[in-house]
This record gives sequence, C-alpha cells and structure tokens, in this order.
Amino acid sequence: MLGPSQTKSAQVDAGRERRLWQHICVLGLGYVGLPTAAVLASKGCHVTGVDVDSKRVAIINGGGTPITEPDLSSMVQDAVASGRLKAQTEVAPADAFIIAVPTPLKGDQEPDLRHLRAAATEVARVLVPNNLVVLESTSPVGTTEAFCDWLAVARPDLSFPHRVGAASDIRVAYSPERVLPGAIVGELVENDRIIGGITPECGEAARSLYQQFVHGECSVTKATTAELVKLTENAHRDVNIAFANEISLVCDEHGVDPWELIELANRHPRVSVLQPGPGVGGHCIAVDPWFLVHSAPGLTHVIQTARQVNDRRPAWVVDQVLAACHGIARPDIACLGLAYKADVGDLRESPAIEIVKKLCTRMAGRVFVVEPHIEDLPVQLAGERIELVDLDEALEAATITVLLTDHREFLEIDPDRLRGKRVVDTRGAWRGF
Ligand code: SAJ
Repeated sequence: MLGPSQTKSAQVDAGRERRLWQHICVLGLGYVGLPTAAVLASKGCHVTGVDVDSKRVAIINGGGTPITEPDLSSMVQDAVASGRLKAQTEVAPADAFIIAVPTPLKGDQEPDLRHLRAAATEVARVLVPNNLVVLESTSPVGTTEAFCDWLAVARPDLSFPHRVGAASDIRVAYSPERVLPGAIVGELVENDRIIGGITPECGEAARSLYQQFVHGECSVTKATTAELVKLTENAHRDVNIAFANEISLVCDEHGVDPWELIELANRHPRVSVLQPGPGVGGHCIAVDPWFLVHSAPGLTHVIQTARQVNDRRPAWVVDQVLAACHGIARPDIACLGLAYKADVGDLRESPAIEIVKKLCTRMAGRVFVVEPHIEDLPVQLAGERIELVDLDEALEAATITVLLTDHREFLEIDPDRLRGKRVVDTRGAWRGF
C-alpha cells in the first residue's frame, strides 16, 4: 500500500521533472561538498565548487585536497585537470545548487543556521526559473521550508514551491548526506538516498539530479520527513552507543569484560549492541541529536540522556587512568590516538582531545601523544605540556599507555611490548594481550 507522500508523488509527472543537470554549483567544499563535486565532475557535469575559504579554493584548483579521504585525491585531481571542476569563492549561475555548508551548534546546544542563511543570500542572487536547489546539510526540522522563505524574500520576482506548489519557478528539496568518514567516495555513490521535496515535483527534480551519480535507490518523500530521517539515523546510533557505554559501567562495577559480554549478547538473533569507547566524536553523532531535541524538547528524554551519558565518558576514562596510576608519583603517560575514530585524521569533537587535556591538568608527569594522521597538535591542545611523538618513543617512555583511538598501527603493536605494563584500553582492542 502506498503512504500519503508516495501517493502524491505517484501523481506527479516524473518525466516532466526529469532532466539532465549539466552545470552544478556546490556550496561548501568540506567532507561532503568536495567529494560530491568531484563525483559529479567524474560523471561529466560541469561543477563550480564554492567555499568561503580562499586557501581551500587555491588547494583544490591546484589539483590538491584539503581533506584526507580514500580515493578523493585522484578524483579531485582528474576533475580539475579535465576542467570540469573549478573552485571559487563566489557563487556562479548553474542549473542546480547543492548546499553542503556546516550547521554547527551554538554554545547553548541551539542549531546555528548562519552558514545556511549566508548560502541562501548568495544563491538567491543568481537564481533563474527552472533552477533546482538541494540542501544536504544536517538541519533541524523545518529548515528547508525556512530556506525557501529566505530565497523568496530575496527574490520577489520568482515563485517558490512552499507558496505556489507545483507551478513554482524554482524547485527546492532536502537530501541528507549519509556518508561515513573514511568511506565517503564509495558511500556517496552506493548508499540509498532520501530525497524530500517541498512539493512532489521538487522531489522528482532532485531525484533526477541524484540519479546522475547514485547507484543506490533514491526514495522521494516530504522535506520534513527527510530532515527527520537524517536526525533519527544519527540519534539512533548515539542512543545505541550510550547503551553500550552504560553497560560497560555496569560491567566495571562487577569486574566483567564489557567486550566479551557484548560479543556473547550479540549471539542472540535479535540483539546487536554497539561498542563502548572513550566517548562519541565527529561532527555528526555528537551534534545531530541536539537538532532533534531542539525540534521537540519535551518529547526527547532518551535522546537527551544518551547525549549526557556519552558526554560524561571522557571524564570516566580520566578516572580510569588515575586509578591505573595509583601509587606512582609522576607517571609518564602515552596517549595513543587523537582522532575521533579509527584510521581517519579527523579531530572534530574528538573525545580523545578532551581526555588528553584533562590528563595534563590532573597528572604531574610527562604526556606523550601519538597520532599518525596529523603533523601538528590541534589548537585545543596548544600550550599544554604535550609531546607529539612516534609510537616507539611513546611506548619506550611511558609508565602507562592509554589507547584512545583504534588506528590500525596501534592494533598491530607486538603484544610483548605491552605485557606486564599498565594499560588503559578504551576500545577493547588489546583484550587478547
Ligand atoms: N563509536 C563508539 N562505538 C561504536 C560506534 C561508534 O563509541 O560502536 C564512536 C566512534 O568512535 C566515534 C563516534 O562514535 O567517536 C561516531 O563514529 P561513527 O563511525 O559511528 O559515525 P560518524 O560520525 O563517522 O558518521 C555518522 C554515520 N551515521 C550513522 O552511522 C547513522 C554516517 O553514515 C553519517 O553520514 C555521518 O554520521 C554524518 O555525516 O551525519
């Protein structure tokens, strides 16, 4: 049976909305926008990539990539060399606009839509009838409609779908990015895509854009549903990680190995517990659940509690380290990993940074950090008495070794080098040692 949005969508003449989108302007050349621009260019589109950061623009136009992501570098290089991708700081006229700018939180956990507003102002200047605008940035429910309003105020000469429906000059849709850092290029093409149109016609127009490069299924729904789908996915993961972290606290109380316990519980055919860790990092899962909370503060108790459970995790890890150092006056600590998860160089919202910072404050000895994916310490750790060293040096010097990120290099450490030493393993990676 068809749901209400599918019924509506079925009434749309999808053929009328289907067209070849040849010139695409992508706003925001970060983890999502740059791979999207490069993939579109690899499919023959002419892509203008726009970013406010002129250094980033220069790197891309030189054929380089300001972010590290498997397969991205060669793709950007080819796209620029072929002339199909050009980066610049100004928005250019195009057939379709993809908005992939950041949507961070303000200090009080309120969504900060400043960059989206700025993008609306810029896009509005160059819009012409039959253009399509798609938002990809993770956003609170109702943002796509608000975006239409911002465009409409700036361009009273054009008609927009939230006001006039199917007859609109401009099509507007929301299609959340769902790619996993570390596998972005592959997932961009292979993952299913959710497309929320302000009207069914907008949804069909956006579907035809994504079908130019997505192999997964492109499902069309309402814009608000698509906004909520994205928030639900990431909040679901956050809540499930919080559950694993809470179970690990209970295990600690009873002297049980949480990773063994979870492995055994997961043998149940309908149980799939995630892994405990040092906390939840990255720019998505630690942030997006607050957008959901913001959409319905009185109704989101589990989601809010999960955020708090995960946010308390770094302090708990620090307590574990202090307990493991009991009896040593000035322990030298080796912290392995600063990135928020394995095999990426992304430090955004990384719990490891908070842990290292707290350890510097609470411990008297030296603090060594090993992070193979960076060359300099991040600004958050500037001024702390930390030495960024290689793995051998850290293992040699440390009284206690703390595993914070399960990078491949750390999983391959010879167990003999750790045997009999004081270790805090926040990832359950050295259990066999
Ligand atoms: N983590 C745990 N235990 C686990 C799994 C993860 O502690 O069992 C921690 C990680 O160490 C990391 C954090 O959670 O600090 C988040 O890592 P992740 O790999 O779960 O997710 P992200 O943030 O890299 O990417 C997520 C993905 N969303 C989902 O899996 C629902 C991705 O598909 C989204 O596109 C991305 O957020 C995004 O941009 O929103």
